[in-house]
Amino acid sequence: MVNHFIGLLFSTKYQVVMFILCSIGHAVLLIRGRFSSPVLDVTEKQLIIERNQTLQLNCRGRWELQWVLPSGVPKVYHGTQIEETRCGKKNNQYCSRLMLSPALAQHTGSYRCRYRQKHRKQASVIGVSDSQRPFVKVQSEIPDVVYMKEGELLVFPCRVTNPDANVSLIKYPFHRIAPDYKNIIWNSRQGFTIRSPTFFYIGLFSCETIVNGVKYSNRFLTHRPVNKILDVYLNSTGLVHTLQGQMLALNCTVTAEWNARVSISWTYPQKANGSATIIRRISRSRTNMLFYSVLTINRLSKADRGLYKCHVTSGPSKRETNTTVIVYDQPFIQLKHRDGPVVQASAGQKSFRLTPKLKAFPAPEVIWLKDGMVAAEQCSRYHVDRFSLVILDVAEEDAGIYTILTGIQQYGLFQNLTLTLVVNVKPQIGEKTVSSRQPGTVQRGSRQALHCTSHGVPPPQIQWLWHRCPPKGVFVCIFACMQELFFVFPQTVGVLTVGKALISGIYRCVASNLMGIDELDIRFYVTDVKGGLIASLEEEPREGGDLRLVCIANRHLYSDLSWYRLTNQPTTSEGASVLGVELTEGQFSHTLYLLLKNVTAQDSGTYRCSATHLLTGEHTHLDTAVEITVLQAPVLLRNLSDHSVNVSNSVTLRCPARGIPHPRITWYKDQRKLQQEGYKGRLVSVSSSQSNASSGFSEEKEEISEEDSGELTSHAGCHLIY
Ligand SMILES: *[C@@H]1O[C@H](CO)[C@@H](O)[C@H](O)[C@H]1NC(C)=O
Ligand SMILES: *[C@@H]1O[C@H](CO)[C@@H](O)[C@H](O)[C@H]1NC(C)=O
Ligand SMILES: *[C@@H]1O[C@H](CO)[C@@H](O)[C@H](O)[C@H]1NC(C)=O
Ligand SMILES: *[C@@H]1O[C@H](CO)[C@@H](O)[C@H](O)[C@H]1NC(C)=O
Ligand SMILES: *[C@@H]1O[C@H](CO)[C@@H](O)[C@H](O)[C@H]1NC(C)=O
Ligand SMILES: *[C@@H]1O[C@H](CO)[C@@H](O)[C@H](O)[C@H]1NC(C)=O
Ligand SMILES: *[C@@H]1O[C@H](CO)[C@@H](O)[C@H](O)[C@H]1NC(C)=O
Ligand SMILES: *[C@@H]1O[C@H](CO)[C@@H](O)[C@H](O)[C@H]1NC(C)=O
Ligand SMILES: *[C@@H]1O[C@H](CO)[C@@H](O)[C@H](O)[C@H]1NC(C)=O
Ligand SMILES: *[C@@H]1O[C@H](CO)[C@@H](O)[C@H](O)[C@H]1NC(C)=O
Ligand SMILES: CC(=O)N[C@H]1CO[C@H](CO)[C@@H](O)[C@@H]1O
Repeated sequence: MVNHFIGLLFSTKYQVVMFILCSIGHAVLLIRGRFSSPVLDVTEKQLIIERNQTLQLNCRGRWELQWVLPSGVPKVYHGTQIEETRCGKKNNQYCSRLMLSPALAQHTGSYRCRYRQKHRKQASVIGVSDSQRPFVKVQSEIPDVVYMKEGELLVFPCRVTNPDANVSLIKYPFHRIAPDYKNIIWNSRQGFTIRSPTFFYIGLFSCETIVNGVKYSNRFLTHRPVNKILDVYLNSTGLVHTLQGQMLALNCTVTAEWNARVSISWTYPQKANGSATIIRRISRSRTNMLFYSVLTINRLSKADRGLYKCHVTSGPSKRETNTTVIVYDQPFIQLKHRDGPVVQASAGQKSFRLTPKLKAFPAPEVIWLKDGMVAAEQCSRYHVDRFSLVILDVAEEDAGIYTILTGIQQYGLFQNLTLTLVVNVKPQIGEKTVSSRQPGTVQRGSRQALHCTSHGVPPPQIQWLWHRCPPKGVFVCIFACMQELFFVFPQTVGVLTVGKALISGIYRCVASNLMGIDELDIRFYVTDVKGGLIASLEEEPREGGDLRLVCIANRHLYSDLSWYRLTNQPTTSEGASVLGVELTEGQFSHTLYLLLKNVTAQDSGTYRCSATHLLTGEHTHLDTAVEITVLQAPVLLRNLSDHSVNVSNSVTLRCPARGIPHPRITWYKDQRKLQQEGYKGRLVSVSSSQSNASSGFSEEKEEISEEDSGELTSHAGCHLIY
């Protein structure tokens, strides 16, 4: 049979409680092997005696014996007496008698008798009781601290001298906790044991008992030790740059759970010399504990460069943080180009950073200039980020000369660096935005200059490509079938001169640089008719004659030529009937003739030549007004009258007439047709004015004879024919 019990040791000075758990073989009931364990003369597990009485225990065994007394019995106590004798039939046994007088309450505990050589063979008994002192331990004013650890039992060690004492556990102030023998167990030799303590068990507790109407109590304060390090922070992690002779101060701040205790230590290069002084501080916030450890080195030397570590421990928890300290001999600025003095950016880039290589200590002041002026003041897209100049939404105008001025005023150190920013721009052909997208027609045989103005950085190369329009079918030029014919111009402005426009096609201007390309297609339609489409009447039609209308259209621009006559109702004009026509194809243009024979006045009206524009798909038309002239017989508007003329004078005879077409007037003298210049060489002119359909005859003579006189007066007349 194995008996478990708990011995308690108190150390009020350190407020530390230790629990010792022992296993004891109970000798009395164990018969296996005589005196295999020493035997006590008491058979009860507990021995109860009154205060001031004498405790007497006898032990017998095979070998030399030794007593182990409760801790409450001082090592040197005048009341303790041990008598050792040889006993047994043949005096071959060892007997030992322990006497304790007077027995006091604090002597309560386990009394063990064991073999001197074989410690494990022992016998024990619990002794001592005191009705005046129900609790084994007499408490001072200060409650005892009981530590509560996760996963461990919580014991309130209010052992009692009388095992039958009625003891209650009370949580301050009034909460009485009754043992349930599941989680809360009462044992007079151990006190109250809580199997699984919760947060409820944190606080002030007391064990209470009433003896003869007097209340006795043992008070305990539970404490849950914490080791949680929440954060370790060194105020300068990373690199600490500093100068020789300056002071270094590093502040290691530890945040830990409330009630935690931490220890902070440092390792650093000159630790052996003890060159640093370390100051510690603790402060408490509402929720946390803050521990500071500040390491200070007053005058840094080169030897102090290196790794500084702050080590933090709290119970089993460990954390550390470090920083590297660089000690410079003297202040300096090193400023160099990162990628040479010329840097390139692209227009449209979201951002671009000008970053020269800058090493300096202490941190210098930095000013960026653009073309000699403070950059940040010039444009809101420029801003200085640490030492770099950041340009947002890079544009062409950002190109220029940038200068970084760095300086450490305090030490009179200054360095400048200049770099050139080139902003590359994709080529853009200006004519694309300016010129109308209408295809241009060029007069056949003319001299044409095609312009292509391209802007870009670096200056773009211009290439001209040309493709002839196919003679038939789809007139829109397709580049896939292009015969490449190109001329390279190294300038930004490309001018391609076509000496004599003879072939329709498309000229493509390609501007390219390393940023990309831009293209412009210039349609080049050679035409022999102005504007590419004309309609006209070949001659004035008159009744009974022919009406010839002609419509000429550029073969590459127009198709579906047709002639029709517009009726008077404009609404039906679209549906007007298409007239009989004749199409001839030329090198540049197609011609559509409309021929109407033996026209009458009814054929007058508007004739429309319509065509479809091949590129735009739009229908276009030209109208020609036709007025058929109606014939009219000639009429003399005035009869000739007699004229008297003096010899040698001139005379003008008039014969106004009307008719359609204009009448032809013939002069006769005395039945004889007058030739234009046949009147004895003296006729000067016969004129005819169409506007008012009259004809005049003027005769001028140096000298008019008498013969002339009579004849002209009496026989002159005019005759009209068509
Ligand atoms: C115990 O003995 C001490 C002196 O030895 C005496 O002062 C005390 O009153 C006694 N107590 C009892 C309860 O007898
Ligand atoms: C403890 O209480 C029980 C009943 O409540 C009683 O019988 C017993 O005598 C009490 N013991 C002491 C030591 O007062
Ligand atoms: C250390 O740093 C903390 C903040 O992280 C600050 O509150 C504290 O005052 C510093 N200690 C010393 C000694 O400067
Ligand atoms: C770190 O803390 C110390 C003490 O508060 C201070 O003297 C030192 O300047 C701090 N260092 C940095 C880099 O903030
Ligand atoms: C630190 O100690 C080393 C040798 O142990 C010595 O050489 C060095 O000069 C010392 N440095 C200082 C600052 O005392
Ligand atoms: C210093 O701390 C960093 C993390 O803060 C860690 O990665 C590094 O290993 C540490 N260096 C040394 C030498 O302990
Ligand atoms: C740097 O530039 C400033 C202003 O342009 C000029 O005054 C100074 O002399 C320059 N310093 C050096 C070291 O070139
Ligand atoms: C001209 O004379 C003829 C015959 O004498 C006459 O019939 C006619 O009306 C005259 N015409 C005019 C316009 O006077
Ligand atoms: C003809 O001559 C005469 C005299 O010389 C003159 O009076 C007369 O007016 C002339 N007649 C004409 C028509 O000139
Ligand atoms: C018709 O002829 C007359 C005489 O020759 C002339 O005076 C007149 O101006 C002419 N009318 C027109 C419209 O030309
Ligand atoms: C030559 C010809 O066909 N002449 C004809 C012109 O038209 C008129 C009437 O519209 C006919 O009478 C003609 O015979």
